[in-house]
Amino acid sequence: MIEPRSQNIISNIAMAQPRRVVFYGPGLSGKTANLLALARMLPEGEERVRHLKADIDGGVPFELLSCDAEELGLTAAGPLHLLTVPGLYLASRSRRTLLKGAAGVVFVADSRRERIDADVLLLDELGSHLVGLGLVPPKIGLVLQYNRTDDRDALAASRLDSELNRHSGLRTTAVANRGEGVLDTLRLLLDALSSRRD
Ligand SMILES: Nc1nc2c(ncn2[C@@H]2O[C@H](COP(=O)(O)OP(=O)(O)OP(=O)(O)O)[C@@H](O)[C@H]2O)c(=O)[nH]1
Ligand SMILES: [Mg+2]
Repeated sequence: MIEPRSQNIISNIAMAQPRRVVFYGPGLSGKTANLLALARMLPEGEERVRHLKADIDGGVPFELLSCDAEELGLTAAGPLHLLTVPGLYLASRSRRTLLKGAAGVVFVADSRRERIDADVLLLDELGSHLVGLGLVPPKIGLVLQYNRTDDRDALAASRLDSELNRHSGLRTTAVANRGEGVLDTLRLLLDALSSRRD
């Protein structure tokens, strides 16, 4: 499903058994911005992010950042394999493939009023992919990130909670292109994964 070169990269990293964390959400919600912001915290910066293409769904782009949690100042979490999915609505099969083997998901929701329907659609899709892959909680950790909160049309977090977080799961707010809330989101997810193991 993923082009051979990308598949090799993913397989090689899988041998070291990093935890896979998938940044999932609708188009332009800020998934790539999250990864780039995390990469800027590393010495090599954004060059650490690999830009890959799926070989289905028209070769939609996605990204991979391989790093150690310690490099980000996060303790005791070990190697990480941070992946974005393509947000293009029609790229559902690629998103499903990229979820395989995930330890956790950050759902990057777009706070803008006009994107709430896209958020709901992709959150529902995520739920059905996870059920299909047998990855329902507690097998997988999930954090909702309300991104783009700087937009003048951003909905209040309370409204987003009622639309997207009816079960009061873990959630954060962010302005990912400025790096705000990005590390806190990852930390929240990794802490939840660690406490689940204890
Ligand atoms: N103002 C603002 N812009 C943002 C924020 N997060 C991301 N952006 C910008 O929004 C645009 C889209 O962000 P991306 O990170 O590429 O979105 P994506 O979710 O990866 O999109 P796809 O890969 O197409 O699904 C970019 O120009 C980002 O810089 C935010 O919190 N506030
Ligand atoms: Mg992207």
